[in-house]
Amino acid sequence: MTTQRIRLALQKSGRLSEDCFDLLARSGIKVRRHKDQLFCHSENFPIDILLVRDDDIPSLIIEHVCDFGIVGMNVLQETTLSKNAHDYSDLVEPIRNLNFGYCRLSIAVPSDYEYERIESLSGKSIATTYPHLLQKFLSTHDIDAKIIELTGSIEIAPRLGIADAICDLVSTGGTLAANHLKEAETILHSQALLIKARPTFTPEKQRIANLFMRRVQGVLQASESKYIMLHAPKDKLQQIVAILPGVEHPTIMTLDGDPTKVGIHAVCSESVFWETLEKLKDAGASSILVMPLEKMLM
Ligand code: PRT
Ligand code: ZN
Repeated sequence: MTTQRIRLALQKSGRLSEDCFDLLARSGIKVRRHKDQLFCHSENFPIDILLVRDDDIPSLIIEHVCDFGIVGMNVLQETTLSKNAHDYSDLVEPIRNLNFGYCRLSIAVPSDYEYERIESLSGKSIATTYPHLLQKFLSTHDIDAKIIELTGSIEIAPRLGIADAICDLVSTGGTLAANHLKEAETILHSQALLIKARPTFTPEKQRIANLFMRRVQGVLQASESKYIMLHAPKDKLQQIVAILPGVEHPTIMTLDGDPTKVGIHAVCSESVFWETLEKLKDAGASSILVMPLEKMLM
């Protein structure tokens, strides 16, 4: 019997590609990539990868050509609206956010545009590659504006006299500033997410899919978590444990030679900020160590 394999759609080249391959590597999935190849296989995990434009990824999952895909929420939501679907989860199964590819879809206007509130866009023209998301936003706010659909270089549309405003992705804001534009409204906050096709898999394929999802989950959970070790006065134990973010069952140990204190080891499932460490110190904690986690299997 040949082993079943799962198929994953990734962006061939672009802003998501490197992070996607990095995620696979951290999940222990070895993939050899060749330039200009549309398909690649893993040698140590039953997964094949289809390399495509990011805009094609939602449809490949919706039409069951691929079992999994990684795509920006912006592309997923635009595709969903273009297919007249109510919600993206009607078309694909969202598995989880991946903590990369962060950006926002915003409306921007020329720096000297007297923008006060959303009504300032009434009767204006807005250039975008996201006509459905923009239309939904305008309709929700009861604004009648003309949408001009372009395929690229949106940011130069106002300077060329093609449109009064633009609606495009923003990450650092550098492109807007370089083109003398200012952000007026944010339509959507986006990041990359792992999505799965809706059909029922065979038991063997489901087993592989579960293994894949568990690996990705383990990598992300580990990168979101920290291992913390500290000493605490026995009479402050409750108070100190309460400060630890996302800790359910800390390990409490006696300390050799100091009966007044205990050692606490715990996995914090939420970010540990300097402010948290300062609060721990103020509460009496000492010898505080925070360490990254590499892998987690709960
Ligand atoms: O060829 P293909 O269709 O696959 O690629 P593409 O050119 O359509 O997409 P690509 O690689 O630019 O982006 C892929 C995905 O990355 C997007 O769909 C988003 O989910 C995510 N992403 C994150 C971004 C950005 N940040 C981003 N800053 N996508 C595009 N931009 C562009 C934006 O359009 C603008 O031109 O970067 C510019 C603004 O960046 P700042 O940093 O100057 O604000
Ligand atoms: Zn694209």
